[in-house]
Amino acid sequence: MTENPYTPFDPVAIEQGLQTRMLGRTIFCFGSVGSTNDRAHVLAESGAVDGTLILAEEQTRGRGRRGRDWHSSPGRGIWLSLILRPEFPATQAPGLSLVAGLSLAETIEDFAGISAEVKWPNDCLVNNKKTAGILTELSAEKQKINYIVLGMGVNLAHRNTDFPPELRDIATSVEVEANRAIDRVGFLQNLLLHLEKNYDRFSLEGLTPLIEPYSSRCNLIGCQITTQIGAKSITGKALRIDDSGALVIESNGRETPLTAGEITQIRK
Ligand code: BT5
Repeated sequence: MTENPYTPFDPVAIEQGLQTRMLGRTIFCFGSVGSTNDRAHVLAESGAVDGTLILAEEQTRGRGRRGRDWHSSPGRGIWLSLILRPEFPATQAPGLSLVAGLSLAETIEDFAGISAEVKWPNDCLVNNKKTAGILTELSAEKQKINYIVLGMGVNLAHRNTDFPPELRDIATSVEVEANRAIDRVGFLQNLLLHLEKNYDRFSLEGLTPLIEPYSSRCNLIGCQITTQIGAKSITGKALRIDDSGALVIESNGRETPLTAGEITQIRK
């Protein structure tokens, strides 16, 4: 691990210059936590308001999907969770991962000036390496959403050697790719603004207006991909993202919409 004399997050500094209406208007900053998503669930259950932001310098048990770990070293990244209390039904919630992925890519482009890609459904890549990940968790009864915890992890100021050896070939950070220092607070403020704009549109109109900007950054479109559906493995050509956020693939002359899953192999 390289030395890292970072400036800790300060809620007052974040609020200054924050241009959002709702996201991040209430902020909790922690030093070290297990997982910001776990903290967010506790706060949401005790009534935290819509848009509450939970940030940590370090996570000791940062979570990915399906029980996987998320490496979250101190002061290098942006490890955040947002509590959302939307009006839309629970069936619309899966689209939020795409909204978050698009917002991350737009922020990397806008704030760091480098191009970014989304890997359906929930990764953000730069130069084919993972720069950010998204973990959306839902509390709902029938179709009524109580709250959503939207977790996002951004590798911002890591050098390659700050990642554990097993991640060095597949992970990267915004600073490595931009080849310059990036202001963490400025990046966070920009991310919240992009996210709020896209989230407001998504809440009113669904995914339809966001499909084009998402698809134009999606590294899978036009590729041969392999995915698992239950015990079955399917290989096909990724054609498009449909209005529900599903990845439509063509396999043996038939179109199949994938609603979730892991894309294991990609060939151009
Ligand atoms: C994700 O899972 O990509 C979701 C990551 C969400 C992290 C945020 S941080 C704030 C909030 N609080 C949490 O506890 N979580 C959220 P998945 O698609 O399952 O990817 C996990 C895989 O990515 C791991 O198995 C590793 O291979 C790889 N990985 C782990 N840490 C990484 C990192 N920092 N950068 C790039 N890749 C990483």
